[in-house]
Amino acid sequence: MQLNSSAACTKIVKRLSLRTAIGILYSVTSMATLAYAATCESLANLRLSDTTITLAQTETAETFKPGMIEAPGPPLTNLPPFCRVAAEIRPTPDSKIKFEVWMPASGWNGKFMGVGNGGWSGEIWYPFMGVALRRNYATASTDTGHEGSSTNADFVVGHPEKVVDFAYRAVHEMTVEAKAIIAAYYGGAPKFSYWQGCSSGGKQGLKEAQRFPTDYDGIIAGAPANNWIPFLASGLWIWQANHNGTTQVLSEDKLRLLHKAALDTCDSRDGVTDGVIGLPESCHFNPKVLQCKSDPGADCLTTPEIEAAKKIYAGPKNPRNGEQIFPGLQPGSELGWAYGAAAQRPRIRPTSGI
Ligand SMILES: [Ca+2]
Repeated sequence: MQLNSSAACTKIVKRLSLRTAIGILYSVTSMATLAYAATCESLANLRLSDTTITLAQTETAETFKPGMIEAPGPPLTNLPPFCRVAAEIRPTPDSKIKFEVWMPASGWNGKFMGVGNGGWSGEIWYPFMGVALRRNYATASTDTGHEGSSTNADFVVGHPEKVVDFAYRAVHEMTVEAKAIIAAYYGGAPKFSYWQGCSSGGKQGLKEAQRFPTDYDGIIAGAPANNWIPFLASGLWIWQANHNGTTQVLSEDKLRLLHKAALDTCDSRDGVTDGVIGLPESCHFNPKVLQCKSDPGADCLTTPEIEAAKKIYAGPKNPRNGEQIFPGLQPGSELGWAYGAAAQRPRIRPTSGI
């Protein structure tokens, strides 16, 4: 199950870059005379609560070798020289929260940007640290307390403290310690701190705002995977709605047929016939209009296909009391169903650990 639209997240990063450009120019000028308080390498001796610094060294795009990374984002080329600090935080005996702080070796804009992850996290998201670093931010990212694929939740089983680390503790702890490292290096705390994340990173931004509102002065919570457990229940609901056993009900061709019919019904209601249903909440599209009149064919839907579509539009409800657990998917979104509704099996496996 895909937890975000990576294309939408990429657009947000690009817009952020444009918006911050003017502010960066001003800040670079104002901070140009800052005298650094510590060498990068000396930060290895910094003493922080529950935190062990494992690496402190100056890096460039030529020397930085991150190994294989799964995180999406732009390539890690053209990095300016920076001070790289890696550390681990252990707020509980079962916690091992890895994070890194990257600080421009010169031209720091006086600001800090924490960057988020996607899915179940599991690694430090270097590409987005690179985006912030190139714009002269000091930046940090965390693996949220476990290592592994962003689509694998096996780490939660038998590790309730790691679930808490993933849910909100790791980002907060990282933020507190990153600010201390930045202050030690530059001799002064960041003037402003910002969060930028998409999907799970958007959720992380919302959790920061809810639980630790003084951590950041501004938060960009893009495409937030919010309300996590009902959200994941919705993903399972969609997959189950579109499968009879392991057999897929609505093929991708039928999803395209369904999408066209939804557009034919509702596209123009927002005043512009442009292939976008701008007012999906007022679109009461009934997939039954595609009911096959006789034999099943490519241009109509069978009764099981119609029922699958209705379930996905309706969203999951509690079978005991009818309560809506999570909103359904709206008319016009059908082409985006392919990943969740047509995947061979759920990408995120249900576990007994949550
Ligand atoms: Ca329209």
